[in-house]
Amino acid sequence: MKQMMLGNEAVARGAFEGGVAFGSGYPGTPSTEILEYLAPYENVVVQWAPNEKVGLEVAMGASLAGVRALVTMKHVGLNVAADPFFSASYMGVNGGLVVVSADDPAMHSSQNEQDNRWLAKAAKVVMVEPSDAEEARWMTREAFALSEQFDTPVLFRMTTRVCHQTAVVNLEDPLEAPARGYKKDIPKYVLLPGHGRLRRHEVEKRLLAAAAFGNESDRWNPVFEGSADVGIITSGVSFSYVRETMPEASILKLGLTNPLPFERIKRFAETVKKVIVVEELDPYLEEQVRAAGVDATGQSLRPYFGELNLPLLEEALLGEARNKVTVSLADVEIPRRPPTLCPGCGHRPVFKVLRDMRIHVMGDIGCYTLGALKPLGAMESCLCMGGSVGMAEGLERFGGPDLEGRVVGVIGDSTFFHSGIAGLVDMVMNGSKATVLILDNATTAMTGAQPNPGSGVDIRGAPAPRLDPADVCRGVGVKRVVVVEPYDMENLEEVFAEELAAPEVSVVIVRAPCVLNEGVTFAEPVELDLELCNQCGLCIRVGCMAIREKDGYPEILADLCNGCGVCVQVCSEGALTIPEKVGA
Ligand SMILES: Cc1ncc(C[n+]2csc(CCOP(=O)(O)OP(=O)(O)O)c2C)c(N)n1
Repeated sequence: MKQMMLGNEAVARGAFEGGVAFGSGYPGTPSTEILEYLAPYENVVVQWAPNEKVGLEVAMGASLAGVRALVTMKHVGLNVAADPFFSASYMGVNGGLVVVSADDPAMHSSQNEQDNRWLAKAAKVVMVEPSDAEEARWMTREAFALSEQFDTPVLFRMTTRVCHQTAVVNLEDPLEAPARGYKKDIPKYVLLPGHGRLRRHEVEKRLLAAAAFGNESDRWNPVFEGSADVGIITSGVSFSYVRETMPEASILKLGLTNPLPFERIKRFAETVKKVIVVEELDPYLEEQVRAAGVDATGQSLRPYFGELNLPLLEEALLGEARNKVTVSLADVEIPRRPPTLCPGCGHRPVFKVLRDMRIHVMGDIGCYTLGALKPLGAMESCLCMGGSVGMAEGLERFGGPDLEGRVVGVIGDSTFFHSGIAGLVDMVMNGSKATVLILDNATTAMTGAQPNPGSGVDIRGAPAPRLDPADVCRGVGVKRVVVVEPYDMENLEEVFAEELAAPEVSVVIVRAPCVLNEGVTFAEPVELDLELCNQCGLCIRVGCMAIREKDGYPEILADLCNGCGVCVQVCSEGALTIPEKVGA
């Protein structure tokens, strides 16, 4: 049977067909939908983890128990999971373990563009790279067996265009994958140095065995015979661009990209006059192919960062772009629409107050990162998930008198549970005086409202234990924990001022449900009396897309405004009024 599927959906299907018993991970674009599509399958335990490291650790436990396990994350998530990932390579597996890393060339929704193929090489694990949705399915289905065959976690490396393409996928019946049972094996599973040294040899043996397999596998590393003039070595989504750009060329398409099948590569190179390596991001394949003695070009022909696409490759290989990326609305002037917080979002009043108080904000990753953009402009750093807490501690400690009592770390609830807690422990144990604001909307809004430990529901929407961030803060030793709602800005300012002045670490939990949650309503749209307006523009400066400026006056866009009342509070003239608050 055939079905149209999103690449991520196809991974979930492949995992189901491959007999997966457990799926875990942490949301992150472009990987998020994989677990969401896996959750409805019966007989699979699927759960979100508080972060990628824990997701991988639970999956390792499941693998040792003898069942097949899948872990999903975005590329930077593998940095968080790198500690267990690198050592899991030595430990090996029992039930097959597949770790999906969804990389994001061009940084559509990421803070960096790292190419995680290097991490597979550095960790010495087998890596699989699908080039389309159908391959995402069958390669996931087969990857568990590869993992068991070579006693290795398999890094399943996707990219945005493979994750988010929709294409025809062939459905197969699920494989029989009986649980293998747990077997105590101390020398394999306890990575003491002495055991680790022994496992080190197994790791090298695995790489040799996997390379030998890759050298002979027509299925994983197929050759498409064509003209002997040019031979292209490629993998992942780049393969699709190559097929369209140079259908006549000979192609070696690598589905297994660590370890590389050098014998196969050399055999292929001997059949063609010229070898070109076509890949996205770093010259990962090219460097290794050349180091193996094959005369090849590649990166010099293409941009060294960002996504590859058809016109770029045509320019690189044919000297001209035949398929121009055309925008048919080219003549229409389209207003720029930078990302912005939703009307009524509880994050907005927090940043409005922090901006006006001239507080230095060490920020974090989530919807609230938009607090850095104009007109709020109230966030001064964003490094990595959880980074706000430690950075606030460091900035406050070394910022001198000017910054004393003027530094906060701002973090969302999902991010706090992910990796903010350890930063807070650091503050407590080292006597920091900085303040942390946890913006608690009880969801992981940025990636599409996945539940987190504070949500009280699981991935299927069933009730689950709910952790209150306030209890966690008290539990790690924070004495000053205040919970406020954000929409009363006078109160917010008072609370912030008091906590910032406190001579010890303090946490303010600003709590309001995400406005995109079902059932969150405030009031009728705000009403504007132009007679009373003095054109001061303060309401525009709260940065809500439900108010725009027209002929020097504000204009309320009633279909966007949900009556949260933030703009009403900044108007000194009473020109803005809220009909009636119906509760949030
Ligand atoms: C290591 C890592 N994992 C995942 C992500 C993807 N991601 C970005 S922000 C975010 C969480 C946002 O949730 P929260 O902190 O609650 O803030 P909200 O968006 O709800 O305001 C996630 C999962 C990431 N950027 N880095």
